[in-house]
Amino acid sequence: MKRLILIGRSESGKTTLKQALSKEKIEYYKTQYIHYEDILIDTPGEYAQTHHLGYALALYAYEADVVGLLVAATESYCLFPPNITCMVNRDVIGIVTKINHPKANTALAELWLRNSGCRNIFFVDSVTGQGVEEILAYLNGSGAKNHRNKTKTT
Ligand SMILES: Nc1nc2c(ncn2[C@@H]2O[C@H](COP(=O)(O)OP(=O)(O)O)[C@@H](O)[C@H]2O)c(=O)[nH]1
Ligand SMILES: [Mg+2]
Repeated sequence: MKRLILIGRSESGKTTLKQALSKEKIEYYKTQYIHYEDILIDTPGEYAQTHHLGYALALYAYEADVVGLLVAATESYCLFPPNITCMVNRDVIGIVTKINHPKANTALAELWLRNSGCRNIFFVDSVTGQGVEEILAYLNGSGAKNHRNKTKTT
């Protein structure tokens, strides 16, 4: 199984997704440091939000097979600049979380992730588990039928 690193703003849902992917109980805790596990690397949002801590994420990305960029469907701006995926020689997937939130705008989150260079985008509600199996299938290399994969055509 491929190892996935989860990167995104604080509250974007990295730890909850980690718990859902690992079939752990969903419970909130503040991520204070990088949690390096067999299949998953969970990172604090502050690392993505603070310029000089971002270098740690760049290094940890090379410990993973797949880089997951998370954007919650409720977010009001995107942290990731255009075409950031070319910064690593790893597969980079986009993950939209909180898709069932009343204020969710999944289309906008998807657009931001596509602008960042993600071609494979997954849509999850980590609390209900919706969409989680598709990511597991992708990490298992058995393909993912339900995520959207399209090349941006301008
Ligand atoms: N409904 C719903 N809530 C979520 C989802 N992902 C995260 N949350 C909630 O958002 C809050 C922050 O999630 P957390 O995983 O700690 O974010 P992190 O800072 O990126 O690790 C928690 O209260 C989670 O229960 C999701 O996909 N659906
Ligand atoms: Mg966390």
